[in-house]
Amino acid sequence: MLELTEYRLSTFYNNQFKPTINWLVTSWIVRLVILFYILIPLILYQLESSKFEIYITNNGFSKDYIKVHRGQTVTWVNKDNNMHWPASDFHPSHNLYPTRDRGCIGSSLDACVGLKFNQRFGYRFDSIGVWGIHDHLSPGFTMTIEVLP
Ligand SMILES: [Cu+2]
Repeated sequence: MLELTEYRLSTFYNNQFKPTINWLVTSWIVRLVILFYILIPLILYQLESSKFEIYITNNGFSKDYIKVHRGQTVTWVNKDNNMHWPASDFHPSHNLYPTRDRGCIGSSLDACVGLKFNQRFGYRFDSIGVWGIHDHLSPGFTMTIEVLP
């Protein structure tokens, strides 16, 4: 396919006009710039962000255990028609996670509300450690997040 395209292009070039070396070099540079500075970072960003997205369904959390680095954000998305409420262990105190600044029950790692379908809760992890999470509305649904330095 690529060869055919190249062949057609070269036939076109030979019959219609003769591109200068400068034009060819510039067009390849433009392609490489687009590839390295736009497409590759975009793909890496997509991979990186999807890694820290956790779905909640009627079977529980989509991941049991994930590792993140300090400062990274994990996002929970409710993909169920029933409401789900991700929060720090332990149920019902929610006080395992040490940050309390804007928490509603025991720590700041708490959605503080039942998430409706497609509603999201993002949380930036600044405390290193191993943190248990549960669904406050279905406490049998659990997962663990390990925060590395
Ligand atoms: Cu709870």
